[in-house]
Amino acid sequence: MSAYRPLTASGLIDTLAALPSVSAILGGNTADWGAREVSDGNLNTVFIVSGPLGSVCCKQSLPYVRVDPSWAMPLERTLFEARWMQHVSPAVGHQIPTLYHLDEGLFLIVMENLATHHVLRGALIAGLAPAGFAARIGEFVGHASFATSWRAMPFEDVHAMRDIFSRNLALTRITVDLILTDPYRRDCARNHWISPALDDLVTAIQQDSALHAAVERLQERFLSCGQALLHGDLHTGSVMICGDDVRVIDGEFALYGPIGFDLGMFTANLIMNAYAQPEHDAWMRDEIALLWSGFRHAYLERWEQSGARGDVGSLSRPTVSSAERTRFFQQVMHDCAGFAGLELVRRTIGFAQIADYEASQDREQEVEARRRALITGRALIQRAFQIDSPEALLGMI
Ligand code: SR1
Ligand code: MG
Repeated sequence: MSAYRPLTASGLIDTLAALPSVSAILGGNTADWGAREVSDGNLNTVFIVSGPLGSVCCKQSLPYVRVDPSWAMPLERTLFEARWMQHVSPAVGHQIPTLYHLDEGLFLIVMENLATHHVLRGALIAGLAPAGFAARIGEFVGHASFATSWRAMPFEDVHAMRDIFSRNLALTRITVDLILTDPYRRDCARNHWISPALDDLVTAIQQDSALHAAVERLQERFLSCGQALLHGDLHTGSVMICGDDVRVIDGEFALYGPIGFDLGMFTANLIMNAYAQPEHDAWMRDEIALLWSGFRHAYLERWEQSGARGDVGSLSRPTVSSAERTRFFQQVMHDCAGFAGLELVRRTIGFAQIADYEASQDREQEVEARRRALITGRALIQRAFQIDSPEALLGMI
């Protein structure tokens, strides 16, 4: 196994040269290869290595948060991302990049380079994303969540998978802190917001004990409801798009949790895009409806097939009673609404904010977008249990 060191471009080329399958993808020899760093996310370094025949994408963990080197972070996250790819790939196939190689010593993933794709967040901000992408994300969540659920697999197999991902402690801690806790604390130095324009709303959020009780319910759902294997960080920066080819990347936060967490994260990022770019309002509403219908269709399709082997549903399969179907999707929608509310708040006043707000026409519009996100976020958290349908969710926006 290789000894860990943060790779430079030339060190990476030497590492790939020792991998026959990757060398075959690149073609030629090392003198013909070029590596360029394209790191974009908060945590890791990413390189694209190109050769005469093709290219690969290489992602390596650093022993700290890339955008904040004072924040130490264990290296294992790349291993969890690779395991997430291996476990969801049979269910979602082409909707994630192909994993070519994992070096467990270097904490390095070598995967398919999506050379013609763009990160969805940037494509949305530029107004270049094709309409309908959210249906593909809904399908992705439906297929991945059903296939890793207690309905699809005997409980022994689910426990084995939960054992693997329950060790993803460092990144689960990030989510628990940054999404489920910090924004509601008055003394948290990681929070930041436009002051004084947002001070009134931030103070209200941080002093509202009824809101904190609702956040506590979501903390409990997140940590104790292991319904399925989640992506765990499904925002618009975790999706790459080229026409109708929509790929989900960056599964390093994977864990067992409530399915509505992934749907809620994605929903909130669509809402914030619409608030920052009001000309996208009708479009993002359509995308939110498509996200839900894509999810529902994909999940139900598998639920109604006879191949499932899970202990949950063993008495009724392949028939799905309409009462159980209604109960299940309403529960996922409650979770989706609540977690969407948390994402709206944390992306507006927490540590990791989003570029969409900078696409606002001016400071006044940016403040207005952020105020709307905080007001909607607070309402979604408080009223999540009343939100039963995509129509009810859209009525809150
Ligand atoms: C320190 S990591 C901050 C955020 O970036 C990731 O993409 C996750 O969203 C995390 O919360
Ligand atoms: Mg990421």
